[in-house]
Amino acid sequence: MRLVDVLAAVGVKAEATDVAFEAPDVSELAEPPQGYGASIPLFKATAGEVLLAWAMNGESLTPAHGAPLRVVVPGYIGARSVKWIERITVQREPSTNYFQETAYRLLPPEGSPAPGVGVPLGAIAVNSEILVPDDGQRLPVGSTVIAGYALAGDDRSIVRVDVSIDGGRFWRQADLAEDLGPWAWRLWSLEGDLPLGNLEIVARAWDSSAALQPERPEHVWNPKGYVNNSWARVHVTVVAGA
Ligand SMILES: Nc1nc2c(c(=O)[nH]1)N[C@H]1C(S)=C(S)[C@@H](COP(=O)(O)O)O[C@H]1N2
Ligand SMILES: [Mo]
Repeated sequence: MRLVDVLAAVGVKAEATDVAFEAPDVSELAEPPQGYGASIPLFKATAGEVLLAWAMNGESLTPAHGAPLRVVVPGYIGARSVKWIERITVQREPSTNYFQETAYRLLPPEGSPAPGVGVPLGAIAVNSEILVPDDGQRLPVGSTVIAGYALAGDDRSIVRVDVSIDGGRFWRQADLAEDLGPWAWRLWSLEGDLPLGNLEIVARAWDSSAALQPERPEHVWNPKGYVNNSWARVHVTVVAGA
């Protein structure tokens, strides 16, 4: 069921800005201990793609995935897709739950978690991963398929993926598989011609806002290690024969 339909049925006042969700699983990380909760901006909550789900792929949701009822917020970090929900509140500020106000925030390098410090995480940043070959794999010299996925957050899509087999000096554009929608993985692949030696295979993706993944994790370092969407890298050893 779409969250927007539920909100429309109850009516949302003009001053509302956020929609908060509360769950009964209590976390000791919060002081005092508190049930899990989160919120999303009203514009996202009413965008149509946000679901209240009790089934998945035609089967009832399992308790581990949030039965009897959970939120699904496509394009946002998993933490906003609250499971086992007991209450939905339309309100004038973001949730003050520990997991919205203190955790799941992007801190400056010198910051430490405290209420309201840093940027609350919502929409996912563009990212990609190399699925084939595996990191550490030994491969025969010559032609090999390099493949993976890329994901753009929120309502953006993947528009380009580059692949390098020499650590990022020379790049070729990968072939993009069908676009299955803004919240789905975009699969990509490229046939590479591997020379002998130890190679670093690198992939980097662009989204439809022309944002490119950052080159290295140290460029995005933060105390909690969030949003490390730096270029995907695998190291392979290419040998003569099979
Ligand atoms: N009630 C509740 N909902 C929750 C959480 C939680 O601890 N409690 N974890 C969140 C986080 S961080 C993620 S990544 C997703 C994971 O959902 P999944 O178990 O269906 O993969 O649930 C989210 N919803
Ligand atoms: Mo998570």
